[in-house]
Amino acid sequence: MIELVQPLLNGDRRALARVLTGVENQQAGDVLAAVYPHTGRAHIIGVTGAPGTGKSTLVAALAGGYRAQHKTVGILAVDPTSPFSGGAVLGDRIRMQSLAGDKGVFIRSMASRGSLGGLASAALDAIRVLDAAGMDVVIVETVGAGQSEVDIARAAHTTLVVEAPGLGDEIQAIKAGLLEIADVLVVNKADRPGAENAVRALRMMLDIGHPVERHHGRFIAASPVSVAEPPPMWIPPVIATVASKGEGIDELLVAISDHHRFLVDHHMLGRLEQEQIEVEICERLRNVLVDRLLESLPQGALMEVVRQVQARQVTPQRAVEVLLGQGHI
Ligand SMILES: Nc1nc2c(ncn2[C@@H]2O[C@H](COP(=O)(O)OP(=O)(O)OP(=O)(O)O)[C@@H](O)[C@H]2O)c(=O)[nH]1
Ligand SMILES: [Mg+2]
Repeated sequence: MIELVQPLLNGDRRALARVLTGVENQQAGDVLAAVYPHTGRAHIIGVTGAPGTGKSTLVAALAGGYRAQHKTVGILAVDPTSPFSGGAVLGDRIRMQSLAGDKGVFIRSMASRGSLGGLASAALDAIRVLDAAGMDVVIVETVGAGQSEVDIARAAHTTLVVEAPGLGDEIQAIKAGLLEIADVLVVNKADRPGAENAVRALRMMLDIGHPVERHHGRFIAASPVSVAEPPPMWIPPVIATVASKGEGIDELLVAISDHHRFLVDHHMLGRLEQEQIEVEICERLRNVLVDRLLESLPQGALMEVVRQVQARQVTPQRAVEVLLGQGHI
């Protein structure tokens, strides 16, 4: 695959598509190594939220907005829920039809192939490939439900959590534990009843969580005359949108760029990246170590401790110690 490196760096779409397939099949290690020095330029935006809140429609609208600013956009739709890319891809293709034929946009879907951990690391690699191919903005959509989506969202510089009114529960993000990772909260489907309530409820939640005064979307610390300068704090704005009609998209683009500027102005981009790299290395290390240990175990050893734990003869904690003693890393 190494012959694809130069075309990829030149932004060749066929090379990009082939490398992404290689990434999915975990066969692109040499390409990833070669292009890695060319990454770190794109603004990575994560978009997550409950199923059906309008994420794909929103991503398409955002991409349209970036195209109007003459920025190139890579879109990665990650679906951990389906083992086949069929349904999700088809749906996203329809949602993102307005972008078809635009050479400044590249859309790719990735579905789970067995292991969720594998999907998260493949998604991180795919983001880097899009970045290396020269995309100014990389937007990653994930259905927010489990740990791997949160892991993927954590790879973003700016994370959008998308809500929609009338999905049975007024504020789904809180339930799903997604609020903590939001840099911008979006109440999409604002044309539906209950949207105003959802916006108000979310703002209230955020105010409780952040003891500061709000002034026309800007913010100041509650006690400005403190001796030690408190670390700068970003309060996630809540933006109402109707993605299907393009309403609120300009405000959302401003909120996203405000967040990026905040990170840059406070020298937080480097620190954020440092944390993300640390988490990623530890996660990859964990996966490798577990695989190595399991492979080194005597035949049937794992099943034997499973049996003993189930029979209440040993605790799961003890089982781990036994396995560590029987295998080697
Ligand atoms: N009324 C209304 N419908 C919308 C809006 N945005 C999206 N939709 C519709 O909501 C449905 C789901 O939209 P998607 O963009 O596929 O939602 P999603 O969050 O990507 O869905 P999953 O990827 O399956 O989780 C589609 O029928 C959209 O046309 C909106 O602002 N208002
Ligand atoms: Mg979608």
